[in-house]
Amino acid sequence: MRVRDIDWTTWEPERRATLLFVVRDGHVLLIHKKRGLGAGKINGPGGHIDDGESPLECAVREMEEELGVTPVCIKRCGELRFQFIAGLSLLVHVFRSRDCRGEPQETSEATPLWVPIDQVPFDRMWEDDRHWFPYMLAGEPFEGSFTFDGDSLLDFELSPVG
Ligand code: 6OG
Repeated sequence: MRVRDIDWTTWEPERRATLLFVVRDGHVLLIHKKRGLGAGKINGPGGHIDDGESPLECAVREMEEELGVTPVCIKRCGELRFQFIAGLSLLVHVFRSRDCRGEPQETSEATPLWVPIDQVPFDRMWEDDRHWFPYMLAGEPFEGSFTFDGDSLLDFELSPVG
């Protein structure tokens, strides 16, 4: 399935989720995810948006739940659309923050990792991440559409916004 095979103007995601990356002192805060979609992979803190919750509220809540820290100076930085061939469609709002209050703790959901921004372990992450991470780290807004077969990236389109 190619990205151009999908009519993105009428595409409606079945689920909405968030990712939030604290980028501080040349390091980015990542997690080893223990549960949920992508368990076993390295990713940013985040999760599904609850009913009545804004994407920003979700991003903050998920970071508090997964690592016990509160992000500060948060900026929206990207939107990712994922269509899996098995049917799942997912819209992910990506945020970046300059700092967090508290020391990240391991929880039942995640183990925290501060990683130098030039050593991001893309081989242990979802395949799309290597493509949009440079925009996120540079603070340049972006949007992307991706098709997946399970864990395998089939096709994508990615562009800066604004
Ligand atoms: P929970 O199941 O934990 O929410 N997510 C993805 N993240 C990246 N980087 N690439 C993908 O490519 C992803 N698909 C899902 C969004 C799922 C979490 O997993 C992220 C959410 O933070 C397909 O509630």
